[in-house]
Amino acid sequence: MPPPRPSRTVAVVVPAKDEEERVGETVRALRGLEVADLVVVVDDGSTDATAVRARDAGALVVAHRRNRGKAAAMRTGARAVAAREHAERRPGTGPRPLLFVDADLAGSAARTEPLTGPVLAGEADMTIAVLPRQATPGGGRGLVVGLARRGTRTAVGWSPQQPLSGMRCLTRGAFEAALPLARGWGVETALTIDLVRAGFRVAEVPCDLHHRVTGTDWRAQAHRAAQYRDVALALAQRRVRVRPW
Ligand SMILES: Nc1nc2c(ncn2[C@@H]2O[C@H](COP(=O)(O)OP(=O)(O)O)[C@@H](O)[C@H]2O)c(=O)[nH]1
Ligand SMILES: [Mg+2]
Repeated sequence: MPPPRPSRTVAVVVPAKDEEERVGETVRALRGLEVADLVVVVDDGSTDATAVRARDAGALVVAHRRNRGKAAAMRTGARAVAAREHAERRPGTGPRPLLFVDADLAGSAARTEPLTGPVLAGEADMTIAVLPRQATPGGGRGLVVGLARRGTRTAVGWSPQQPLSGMRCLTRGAFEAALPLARGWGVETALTIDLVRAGFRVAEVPCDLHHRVTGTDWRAQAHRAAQYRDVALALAQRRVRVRPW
């Protein structure tokens, strides 16, 4: 049998927790992408109407009964894509690359397409979106970003501009090679380190995306603290030693 042709489309995976206000718009924008023919929303134990909004907007929704974190949601989404492909039987066509998109992008999710080009063309194994400066900068993020950036540089000798960016497109081969994923919010930093270390080609791509800016209230600070903890853990598990600030 001849080897399968590379896929010409991608499958989108959207991890979402309590995103009822934005997920519908995000899904509609993604469904408008010519290059995407499947949009999966992973509802990670939301307590609001995230699942209903996502389904109404045309996504395939898979749900965790309880909150399991972003990395687990990404894994579940990838499994759902594989199950769908198995049912579709796409003769002669290889598995779709995965495009991960955060649920809070709303309409700007329509501009994630630049991430897919280099992957579909076989020029990169993973692309990472570089976002423009956001309307109102969130509090405390710099500390986590700095840790992730220093950790990545120490590990692989390359400093990503936005190491925590969740908008990424990767081949299924790259995704499988990165399993098991680092838990929770360490997933992006670990993906980059593990893939570069394994010889995959990773590239940053500017994208005009806008997400909800996390502020400085207690909820936002708790989010930053959890992010910091998960990134630090992912680095420690990879034997990457960096100063903490
Ligand atoms: N699976 C999962 N996704 C989450 C969780 N919390 C937030 N998200 C999603 O992860 C993405 C990024 O979260 P966000 O709060 O925007 O983080 P920020 O961009 O770092 O400020 C969004 O799509 C959220 O819906 C969670 O507990 N589990
Ligand atoms: Mg966000």
